[in-house]
Amino acid sequence: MIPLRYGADGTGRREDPTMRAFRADRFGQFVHWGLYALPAGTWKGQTIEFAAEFLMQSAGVSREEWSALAADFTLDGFDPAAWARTAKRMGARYVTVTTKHHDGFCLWPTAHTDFSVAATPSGRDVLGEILDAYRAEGLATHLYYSVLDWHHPDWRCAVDSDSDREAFERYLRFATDQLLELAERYPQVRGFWFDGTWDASVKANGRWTHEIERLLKERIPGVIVNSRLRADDHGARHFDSNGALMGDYESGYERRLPAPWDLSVTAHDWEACATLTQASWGFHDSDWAERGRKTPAQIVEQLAQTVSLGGNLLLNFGPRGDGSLAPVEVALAEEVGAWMAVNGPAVHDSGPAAGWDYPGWGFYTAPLEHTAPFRNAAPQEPETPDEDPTGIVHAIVVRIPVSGLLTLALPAGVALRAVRARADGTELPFTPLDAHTVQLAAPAPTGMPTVLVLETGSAGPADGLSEPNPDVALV
Ligand code: LM5
Repeated sequence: MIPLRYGADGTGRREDPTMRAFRADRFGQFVHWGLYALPAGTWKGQTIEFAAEFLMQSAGVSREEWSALAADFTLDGFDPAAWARTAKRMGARYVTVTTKHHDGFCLWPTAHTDFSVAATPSGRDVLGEILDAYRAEGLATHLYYSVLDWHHPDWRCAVDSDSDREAFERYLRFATDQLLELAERYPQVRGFWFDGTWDASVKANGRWTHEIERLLKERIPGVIVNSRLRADDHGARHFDSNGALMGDYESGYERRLPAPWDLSVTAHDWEACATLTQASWGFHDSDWAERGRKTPAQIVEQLAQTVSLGGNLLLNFGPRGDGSLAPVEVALAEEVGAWMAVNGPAVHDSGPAAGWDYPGWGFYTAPLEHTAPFRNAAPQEPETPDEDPTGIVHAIVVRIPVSGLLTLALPAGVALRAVRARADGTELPFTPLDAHTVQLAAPAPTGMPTVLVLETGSAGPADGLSEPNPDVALV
């Protein structure tokens, strides 16, 4: 063990009610909204096939020119109640909203820079209105904050001189002031989501990242902070130099997921974030963005894969410059929501199905009280050895084999009592192949993943075939 001053706090997985609620929520909506939604990927007639929120950088726009966009931030179609309704109907249980992205523009009237909604025609507290709208729908709220800042004169990517050091010290003071201001103005938030922390300047300031987490938790008891904020004494990020997770959950999976069989990630809490288009978080008004748009089935598959591995999925929406959602994003949310209305129990309050190996054709999830992490949590009823581990497991079928048959490998000691379609309760007959394996006819393709409810019990002498698989016995 390397002694660290700014490493993980050493307490391991959080099991307090706030963290348990966040874990059980599983599905959140990410919202990227800022000045970049106005040019929406095109600058002076040139469409740049790169994330819209990077346009200031990718099109080489000066601070002055970019700041002038504030005059057009007029909220003509701004309808946070509609955003919140869309998220709720989709099945999201929380929202994470950009307060300040890399361009430095602040969605709340901050006292610490002029570059905010206060300098736009409405002057309204846009962030506050968004948070209130989501809370009115019963969603928990989290704040995204990019430490990186292309607007602030004191931001540095690296600190190579005394003057850089002085400037960056001032910058960190500014960021601290803003974060404490956010905590004071919006104390109902459940979490902070940090971004833009990968530059050498931040990695050399692990002490600051440690202090920010401490300060936010002091101001808002129980608040949840992502690992992306943190660097340790040696610049190690997310996981400290001893391999322990910093922050409350791992947040490194961006536009990618762990492999479906990678159970190593179930050791800690994590959240992946995903875009609706291939690569833009801010609204990108282009054929390029549309060509890369994901389908509802792809989104649901990512959600199922995430939950089967014990993670949360934060699915991004990029409202347009006028503050309205693009109809194509509302339609996507509606289709995902229609699936969630039927199959939500396979996602919400669910996690990995302990002992059920990745089957290739989809994913297994199980209600959280049956998953491994909660077995370790104190206090629990002592388990009696002959207790029947009856429970349900959800099988989320995303790839139907050309054989039309699904093979299920049962964990040792588990027997299958019944298989039903989640949608209508129809029972699907199955055939035991041996004591651990059953086979059944795959459900008919619907264009969306099909969820099967597996009713399980303890395996006894009557379950499976008594004769061992001769291949296994011989080799
Ligand atoms: C690095 C290089 C090109 C595009 C994106 C990145 C890393 N990601 C980001 O800078 C921000 N994180 C996302 C959650 C989103 O906010 C993106 O802009």
